[in-house]
Amino acid sequence: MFKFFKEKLKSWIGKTKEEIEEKVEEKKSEKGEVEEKLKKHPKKTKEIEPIKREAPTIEELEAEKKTSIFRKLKGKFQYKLSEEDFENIFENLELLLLENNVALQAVEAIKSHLKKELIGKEIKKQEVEKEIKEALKNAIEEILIEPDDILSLVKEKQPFVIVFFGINGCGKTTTIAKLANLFLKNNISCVLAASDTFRAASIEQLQQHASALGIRIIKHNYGSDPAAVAFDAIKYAKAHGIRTVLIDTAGRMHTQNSLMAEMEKICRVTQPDLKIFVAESIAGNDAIQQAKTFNETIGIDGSILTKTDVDEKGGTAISISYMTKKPILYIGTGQNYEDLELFNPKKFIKEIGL
Ligand SMILES: Nc1nc2c(ncn2[C@@H]2O[C@H](COP(=O)(O)OP(=O)(O)OP(=O)(O)O)[C@@H](O)[C@H]2O)c(=O)[nH]1
Ligand SMILES: [Mg+2]
Repeated sequence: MFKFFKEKLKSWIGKTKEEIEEKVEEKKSEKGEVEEKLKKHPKKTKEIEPIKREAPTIEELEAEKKTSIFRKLKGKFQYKLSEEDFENIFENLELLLLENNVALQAVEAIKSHLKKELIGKEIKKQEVEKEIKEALKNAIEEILIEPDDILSLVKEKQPFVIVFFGINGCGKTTTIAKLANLFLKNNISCVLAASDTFRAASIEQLQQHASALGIRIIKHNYGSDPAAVAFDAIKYAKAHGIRTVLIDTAGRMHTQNSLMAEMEKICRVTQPDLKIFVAESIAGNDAIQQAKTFNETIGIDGSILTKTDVDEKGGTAISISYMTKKPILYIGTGQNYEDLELFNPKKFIKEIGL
């Protein structure tokens, strides 16, 4: 998971560390030169001496220590990053982030955070790596949003209605089955709504999951109104004391206006408690535009990122969080029912090596 991103970041941090360390070395040799000069011209310091009275007091010695050139230079084993240095090191990071599916807007946000945190900061030679990592970690942490625990959230209302949207094949149906499995394990009953009445075999696919999990599915015929199926599933849950309703919908491209309008209708009719955008972690830039359009159309409450197990990059999580300003709720980590993890920003950051 995210191996490519991790390796690239590691090599950038290593390179940046070397660059900054070189600058510290330059400063050190500057210090050496000044010391040499002072040694070569001892008279100059002597000339200042006569101003002093007899032996200096301890206070005077202390004051002199503070202002002496030697004292000032002593601290120069550290380096203050200038705006120019920052732009130089950021150029490579910018490319690296873009290459790893971090959206341009999110890259800009990371840049402005790093600028604030790093420019003008005294960085000690032995702490260069730590400082860069820490700053980058903070910048990414600022974008990622800690998700609410859905298992507690669903207890707030009965039935609690969750609808899933996303493009074709992104993993909606599988994710619904995974979530239903998680609910059942936590003694939360659920019913599935087969509101994908469009794709061939979609109802049978959901039926298979329902049978495997031992739960009820509400279905109509192919071509029927998806909103009506969802409405019936909610009615069923109300009548049978079922705590959650999970609505499966047909895959739709964000560019298909009629399908986007249909999605609005499903939301209008069912008044869902959670509208979840499902996206493939591997989709990269495509997922970013999808997230933006889906969010603008129905106002999503959060996202689920599938197929992170086959994603070497990982930046999609940062991009979607930034574009929607809504949390990533779960990540899909495989094809089995158990392969669903609550999204943890801290764990994500560790996963990319920060
Ligand atoms: N490796 C991996 N595969 C996944 C994951 N989630 C879903 N898949 C696979 O992705 C494929 C598509 O999953 P579906 O759940 O059918 O996707 P969908 O969005 O419902 O597809 P449509 O209904 O056709 O729009 C299946 O082969 C799933 O097994 C995941 O987290 N990891
Ligand atoms: Mg499906």
